[in-house]
Amino acid sequence: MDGNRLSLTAGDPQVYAALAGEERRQSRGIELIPSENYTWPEVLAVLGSVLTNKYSEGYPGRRYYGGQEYTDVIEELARERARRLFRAEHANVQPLSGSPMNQAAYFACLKPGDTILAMELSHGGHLTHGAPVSHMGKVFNFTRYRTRTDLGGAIDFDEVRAIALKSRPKLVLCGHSSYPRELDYAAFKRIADEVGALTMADISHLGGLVAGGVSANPLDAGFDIVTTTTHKSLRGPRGGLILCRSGLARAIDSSVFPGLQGGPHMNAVAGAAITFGKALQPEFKDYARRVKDNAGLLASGLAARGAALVTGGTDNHLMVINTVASYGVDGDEAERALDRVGITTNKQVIPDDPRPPLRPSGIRLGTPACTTRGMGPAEMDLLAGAIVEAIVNRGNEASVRELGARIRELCARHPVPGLAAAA
Ligand code: DSN
Repeated sequence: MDGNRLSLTAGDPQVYAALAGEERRQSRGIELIPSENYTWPEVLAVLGSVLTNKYSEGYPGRRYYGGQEYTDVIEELARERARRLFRAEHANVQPLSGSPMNQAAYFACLKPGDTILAMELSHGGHLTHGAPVSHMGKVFNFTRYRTRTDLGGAIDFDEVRAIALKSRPKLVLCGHSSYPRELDYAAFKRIADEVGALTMADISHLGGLVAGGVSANPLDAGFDIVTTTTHKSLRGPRGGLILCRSGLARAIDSSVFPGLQGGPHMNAVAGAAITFGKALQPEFKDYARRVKDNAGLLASGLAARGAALVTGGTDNHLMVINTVASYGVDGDEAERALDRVGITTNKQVIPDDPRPPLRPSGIRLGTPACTTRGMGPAEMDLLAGAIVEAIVNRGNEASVRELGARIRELCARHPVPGLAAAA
């Protein structure tokens, strides 16, 4: 790694300067975007390895290029560890990231124009779950269920069933990017069985929590397909993973390659193998539990300081604050106020948001990254106070400077794994 760093310093000082700046930003600031994390130093090393040089179209033992004696070992390790980690019959570790992962899963079992029942986007669904601006929203016919604000954000399964009976989907999809509550997979499965649909759960946000045993595994409820990215709560390299029952294995594999992608990124596949190996260790269960505990503490600390949380709290690693209702500030302004003191979050639409996506009503926060830095209950209390202070006092320069200094001190006490030298 040091060798790579040295050649980059000399070979491209402009890129190196930006990289050094990003390292500084990551080590001096608090990362609260719930889909981000600090990956393992071993993963950073393998991402920058010679594996990036290799083309490996096909699957282990069935490749279209020679020289695969080591890449086959790596991909087989990744597949076997993923199956063990998630109790899956089959794993495909080649999707380049979350969007191609979901596209490949849809095309494995559907034809263009088929109906998919998915969560309403402003209620927590993802772009690839049928946003009109995404290609998937144009290729498939999405019908939608919503969460019930009057029921604390719960999903009304009578309503889901009624929509399913009316729209007769071929696929019932659940999963989310900004929904802070547990999903009842068995209830989705019952409805899908009644209308003869396949079931798919996109657990991209929850991958690490499911692997660590603190969030339910949809495969245990009999789901046909489960997708997850590897870089969020799982702490791995950027990439996607598709798990399915063995009856769908061939369709999933040929949908990923050659259906959608060419050569897999073998450096990322190796990073995924390392990540799954780490997540199989007992320590990872402890990490997953702390991510969830920290989120509960951060949410209650915020609520105690006047934050109106969507659904009233969290059961997982993330929460959404309605900043307009809490502090009269839209999500974009709140995000920028927090950025100025070194706390990174993202603006977020709330259910049926009356405001536009670039100036929405809230912000989304989560605890995977700060938990990786070893932060716990005391830091969650400090952060809850700092978040509210940064938003409320955003116009006061002295307060912004003083709070920024406190955040840098907190970060110095909790170095980013693998970045300590750059702190
Ligand atoms: N960008 C991811 C997230 O932040 O949730 C989803 O693609």
